[in-house]
Amino acid sequence: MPDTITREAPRSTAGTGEFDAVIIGAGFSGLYQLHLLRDRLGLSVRVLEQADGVGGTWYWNRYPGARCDSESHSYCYSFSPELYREWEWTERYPEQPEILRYLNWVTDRLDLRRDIAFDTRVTAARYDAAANRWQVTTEAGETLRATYLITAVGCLSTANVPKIPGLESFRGRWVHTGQWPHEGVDFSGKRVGQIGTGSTGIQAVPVIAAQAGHLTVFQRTANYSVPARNAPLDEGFKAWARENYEAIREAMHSTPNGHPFRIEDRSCWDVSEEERRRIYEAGWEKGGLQFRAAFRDLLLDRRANDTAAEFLKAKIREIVKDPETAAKLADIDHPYAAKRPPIDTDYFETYNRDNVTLVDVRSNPIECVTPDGIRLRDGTEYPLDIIVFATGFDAMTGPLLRLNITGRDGLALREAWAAGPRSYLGLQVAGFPNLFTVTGPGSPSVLCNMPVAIEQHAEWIADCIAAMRARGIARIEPRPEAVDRWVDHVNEAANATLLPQAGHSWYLGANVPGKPRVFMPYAGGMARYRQICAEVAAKGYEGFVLSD
Ligand code: NA7
Repeated sequence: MPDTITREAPRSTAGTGEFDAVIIGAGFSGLYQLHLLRDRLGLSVRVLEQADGVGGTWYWNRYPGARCDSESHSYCYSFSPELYREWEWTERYPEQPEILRYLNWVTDRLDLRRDIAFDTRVTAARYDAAANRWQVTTEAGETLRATYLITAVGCLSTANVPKIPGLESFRGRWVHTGQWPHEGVDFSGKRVGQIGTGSTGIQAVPVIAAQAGHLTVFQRTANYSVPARNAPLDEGFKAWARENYEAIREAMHSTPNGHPFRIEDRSCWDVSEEERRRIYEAGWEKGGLQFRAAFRDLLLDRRANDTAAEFLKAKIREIVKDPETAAKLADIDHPYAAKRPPIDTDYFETYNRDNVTLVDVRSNPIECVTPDGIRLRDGTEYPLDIIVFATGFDAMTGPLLRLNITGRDGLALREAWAAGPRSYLGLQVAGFPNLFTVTGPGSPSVLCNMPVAIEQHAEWIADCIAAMRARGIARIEPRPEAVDRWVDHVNEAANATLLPQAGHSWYLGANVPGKPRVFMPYAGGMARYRQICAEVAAKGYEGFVLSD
């Protein structure tokens, strides 16, 4: 039986009414967007949030080991020096409960809670052209109307539970990492099966293994991972971050991926093999995402990438004692960092435990779930008490499409995006006036340290609405030609890198059967993207149709 967060019948909290703006989602994006529109522009705003608290992704992802892979001093709002300096992070990478505490603290500090309707799931949003209003319907049957509709629903918020035959017959419990029960799951003495070895699975394995009677990991695609080297932050570092707020913010704004570290300017081929090895070794020791910043061409030149890939595969073979398990873990078929590169705490080491087994389900796929466990194609059966789905998300488009958005002339977003998402700057969709999509497909989003991408989007949207109101403009939507050009540019930017070479990545939508294969995030870099968006605005919102 499924063991997910149970939701009671919807309570009516949204209130029926007229607003300047409705924002969907109260995670990092929705909270900041509310603050900007309400407190800077003076608009009437309602945030609709399906959970009973703020946090978005960090509300739902409560699985064991859930931790951000951006470093704490960069995984937070940076628009306010006061907020930045007042909050004190405790570890190098923030753990889920700490991020949730942080977002609750920001919510109260900015007095945002009073404008958020919790337990309020949006079931549809329809544009009324005659009135130039968005009509938003909730699960409880309420209707809200607003001039501007802003989706702040996150990129990784629609759980992907694979349709494995027989799942409904399973007599044990099953859980998806992205819908983890608030009371936790007791693994002690249990036979646990985990499907999935992405960033989430790699974080969960060591923690579950430490509790479970036995953990069987079902691996379809082997993955790289670099040690996170998480540790408590010392007082010296905390003081340094407070004092260097401006420099940290400036670094995050000037790097392609929004992190406060720079990608080295050297090519992999500028150094000798010995020096390269020394550099990788130092990166491995330092830990974290910074490993991929060792050379500027790691994501551009496959041969350069191979040098990092080989180094990381050798590390796996060195750490994992059983040669057969090591070979399965190191049998990685894509360039390093072409899929989201995980970082871990003792992931590979965990396979040296007696109570952990790795099963390769690429060569011998999962056939079905039986009442007692998981059966593979060759008939091998693994009896289980609990199945953990660390199987990711219907990323980027999933959270938007499930809102059932209908734009001008009855055009459904689902139809407009039948062949894959098409947007201008990842911010707006042709045919959907005054709809803004924070970190939408076609923007850097998941290829960037998220709070940096979010702040830029929320600010651009607030500036745009302010400019519209100042100039008496009622509607904004992109010109179809601007969308065509942007989609071409997003494709070019991706194709200039090795990212599309990981054919099974969620960046491409390949993890969800039937989903169109389109490279969704903008790979041209956050700094460049920020500049493009600023130029578009400076040129009077070039590429958009503005009408009275
Ligand atoms: P990911 O990165 O999409 O990983 C999902 C994992 O689940 C991956 O190993 C998949 O294998 C595996 N998977 C998915 N469906 C199946 C089926 N049907 N059978 C076997 N294995 C399956 O999701 P995460 O939650 O780990 O990470 C998402 C992002 O969250 C992450 O990148 C960070 O940005 C935070 P596959 O590779 O598809 O063969």
